[in-house]
Amino acid sequence: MTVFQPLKFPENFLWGVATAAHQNEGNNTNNDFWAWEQAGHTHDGTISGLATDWWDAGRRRAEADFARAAEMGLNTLRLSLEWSRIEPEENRWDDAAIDRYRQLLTELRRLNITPMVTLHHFTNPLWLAARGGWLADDVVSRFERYAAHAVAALGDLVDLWCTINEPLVYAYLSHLVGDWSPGRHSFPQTFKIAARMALAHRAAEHAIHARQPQAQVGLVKHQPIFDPLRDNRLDKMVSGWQEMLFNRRMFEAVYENRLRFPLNLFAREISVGRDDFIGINYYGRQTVKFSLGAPFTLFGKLVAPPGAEMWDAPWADREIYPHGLYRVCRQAAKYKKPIFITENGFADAADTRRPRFLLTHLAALHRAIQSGADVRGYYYWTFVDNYEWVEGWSTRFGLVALNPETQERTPRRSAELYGEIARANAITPAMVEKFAPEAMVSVFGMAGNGA
Ligand code: IFM
Repeated sequence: MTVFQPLKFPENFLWGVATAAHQNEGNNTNNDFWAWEQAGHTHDGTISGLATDWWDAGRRRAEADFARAAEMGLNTLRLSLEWSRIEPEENRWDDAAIDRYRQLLTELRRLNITPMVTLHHFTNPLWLAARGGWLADDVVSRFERYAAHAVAALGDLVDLWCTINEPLVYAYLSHLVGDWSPGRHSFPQTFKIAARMALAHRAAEHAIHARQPQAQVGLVKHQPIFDPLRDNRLDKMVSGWQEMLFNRRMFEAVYENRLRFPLNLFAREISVGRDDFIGINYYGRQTVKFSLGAPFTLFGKLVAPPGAEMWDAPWADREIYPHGLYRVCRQAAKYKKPIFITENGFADAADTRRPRFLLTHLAALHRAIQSGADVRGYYYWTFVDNYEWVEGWSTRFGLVALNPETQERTPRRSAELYGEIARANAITPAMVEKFAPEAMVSVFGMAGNGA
C-alpha cells in the first residue's frame, strides 16, 4: 500500500506573507502610481484609495491583521517602506512617517513576527518622478541616501532588508509596455533603468551594511520560467532571449559583478558587494513561440501549451507550473547563498484552486530543499486582498478576502490551510485530504515517499 509521509520543512523555517506599501497602506497620495490611478490608467477604473487601510494609526487595521497572522502561526511578514512618505520632498525627511513605521515594526516584533522590509516596491516620490524618475542621472545616489536614512531610523527593528522589488517588472511595465507611469515604449530606457536598479541595489546594500553590519540584505527578483513552446530553433531562440534579458542578466550583475549586454551599454561596472540572500518571486511559466508580430517581446509570443492549466485573465498566458518553483531554486542555488521565496501566490477570488496551488508549490519547494537549495523561508502573496496596480481591485490574491468599501475581512479556506502548514512546519497527508485531495499524488509523489 502507498504510504505518504509528511513533507517536513527545516527547523526555524520562516512562514510568512508579503505585502507592499502602496497596495496596503492607503492614501499614498505623494507617489507616481497614485497620480497614474487618478489619471484613469487602471484597467478596471478603480483607485487604491484606502487600500487595506494600514497607515491610519487610529483604526489599527494593520495591527489587527498582524494579530491574525500571528494567530495563524506565521512567523514573518514582508512589507515595504514608502519612499514618498519618508522623503516627501527632496531632502526633507518626515519623522512622523518614521514613527508610524516604528509602530508597525515594533508590533510585529511583539507578536514574534520577523519583519522583512523592502525599500522600493514600484512607487516613486512625485519629486523624483518630476525629475525623470529612474532616468534621472542622480537616481542611484538619491536612492542610496534614502536607504541610509531608513536604516539609521529603523535598523534596530529590522534585520532582513530587501533593496528593490522586481526591477525588471518595473522597468518593463513602465518603460516598454507603457502600462505603468510614465507610459513609455523604449527598449534603451528599459535597460537603462534595469542597469540603474542593479547599481542602486548595490549602493543601498553598502549603505545598509555600513550602518548595520549584521543585517541580511538581498534583491527581490521576479523569476518566471521561460520555455520554448515547441522543440524548434526559433522558439528556443526567442525563449532564450527572454530568459537572458529578463532573468539572467540581473543575476549576473548582482551575484557575479558582471554587467553584460545590454546592461553594459548603460553602466560600466558594478562594485563588489555582499548579498546575504537571494529573493525570488515566482508566479509561473511562460511558454514562448516565435512570432514576427511580437516586437515588444523580442518576437516571442506567449502561447499556452496544449493541456496546460493556465491562470485566469488578465494573466491567461501564464501557466500554473509548480515544478518551476523547484527549477528557479535550483538556478539560484548555484550561487550558494540562502534563498527566500519572497513572493508566490495566486489570484482566485473563489478560492477554489488556491489550496491546490499552495500545496503543489510548497511540495516543489520541499523538493528543492531536499536537493540542497538553502531555502530559508516562504512568503505567500498576499495576506489580505490588496490593490493590484493597474488591475485595481479586480484580482484577488489574499488568503483573507477584503471588501474595500467596508474594510471587512473574511478569511478564505486557504488561510486555514496555510496556518496549518505553518504551525506544523510540514505538509501532511491529512491536510491534502482535507483541502485538495486531488493533489495527493502530485504533492507526495506517484509511488509514495515512504515505506
Ligand atoms: O501585486 C504584485 C506585487 O506588487 C509584486 N509581485 C507580483 C504581485 C502580484 O501580481
